[in-house]
Amino acid sequence: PPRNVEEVGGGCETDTLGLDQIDQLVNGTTTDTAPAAKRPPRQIVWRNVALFAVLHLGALYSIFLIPQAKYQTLLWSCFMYYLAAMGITAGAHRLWSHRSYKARLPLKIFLLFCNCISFQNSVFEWARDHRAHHKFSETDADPHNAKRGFFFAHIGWLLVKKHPEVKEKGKSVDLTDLKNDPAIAFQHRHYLKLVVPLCFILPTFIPVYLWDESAFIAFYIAAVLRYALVLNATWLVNSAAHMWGQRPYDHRINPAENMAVALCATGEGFHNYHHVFPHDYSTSEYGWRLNLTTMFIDTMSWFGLAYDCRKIPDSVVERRRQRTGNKADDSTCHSD
Ligand code: ST9
Ligand code: ZN
Ligand code: ZN
Repeated sequence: PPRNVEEVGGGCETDTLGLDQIDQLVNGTTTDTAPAAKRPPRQIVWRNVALFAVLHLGALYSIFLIPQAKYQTLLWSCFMYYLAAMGITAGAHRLWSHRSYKARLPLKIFLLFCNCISFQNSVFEWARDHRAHHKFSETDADPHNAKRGFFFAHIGWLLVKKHPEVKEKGKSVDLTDLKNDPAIAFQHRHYLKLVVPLCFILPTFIPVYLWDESAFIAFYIAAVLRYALVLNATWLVNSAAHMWGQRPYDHRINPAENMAVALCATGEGFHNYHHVFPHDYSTSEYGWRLNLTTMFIDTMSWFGLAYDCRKIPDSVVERRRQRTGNKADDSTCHSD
């Protein structure tokens, strides 16, 4: 069963912002996000612009192929979406970025396999950026600072060089656990060799081999469309869930409870809760509500493959809700 932990987990890198820091941010007493004019010139990475344009055009084209696909291919594509999602949510996010539960080696290997299907950078890079996102949330040191607008938080941050503050302040983020993990190091070292077969070739090969699907249709639907959908569902957590929704746990921060995002992102849309209590293995006050990832981790616990799941006690959540939660229907987004 999940074990209880304190509200703020004692100086760990992935802690929520301190209250003083939040007050500073909310009251604008710090230059957390420089005005656009003062920001260093934007350096567009044209290779990424071209690759993401091709991917999204391919995904749009794939939609028209859906009526021609065999039903097994469509089910397989949903299954690949689920596996890729678990590689991000149960793997890169809840296990490796936040250490919100522990996993035995077979589960770690499975999650790394799923993580390669999702092709969202190695777990090392993903967790490094994500820890910076929590530690310096919505400042220039946050890789996808939502105060720079929806487009930047969603995909724009992957199309330009990072703000110097991300690299400078990012040095203070503790990554010792990731550096000491041989499985993470292996995936990082061999990333491209693993990702191309698992994100593109495997999803195409199985439908062709097992139910005689056309390679063209299998590639476009199970690889291209599925990849683009998982990417966008993930990016919505950075964009939409930092803008729209309720803030019952802390009304002074932008991350919000967004049910549509929770649905697409297999349980990762309860983002006000998650920024206040980042170590909760469910990333939500609740268990299985709109949360396929929590169902997955609980199932793994049942098999003994996941353990020490961290859960915030109800009394701590309630105290925090009383202290900083929004009382009225406040869905205001704080922007500069
Ligand atoms: C993708 C990732 O899509 C998506 C992540 C989303 C996260 C969402 C989180 C929300 C919560 C969880 C919800 C999950 C929901 C899932 C739902 C699923 C259905 N700290 O990066 P570089 C230093 S990826 C410290 O190249 P540039 C470091 O020294 C898509 N230091 O910066 C580094 O060197 P090295 C596929 C840092 O040159 C050096 O800087 N992938 C940090 O400015 C250079 O780093 C792509 O498209 C830090 N945080 O380039 C690739 N960061 O690495 C996209 C950097 O040697 N990326 N340093 O140690 C790129 O091409 C480049 O990173 C760039 C920036 C152009 C964006
Ligand atoms: Zn966030
Ligand atoms: Zn997180």
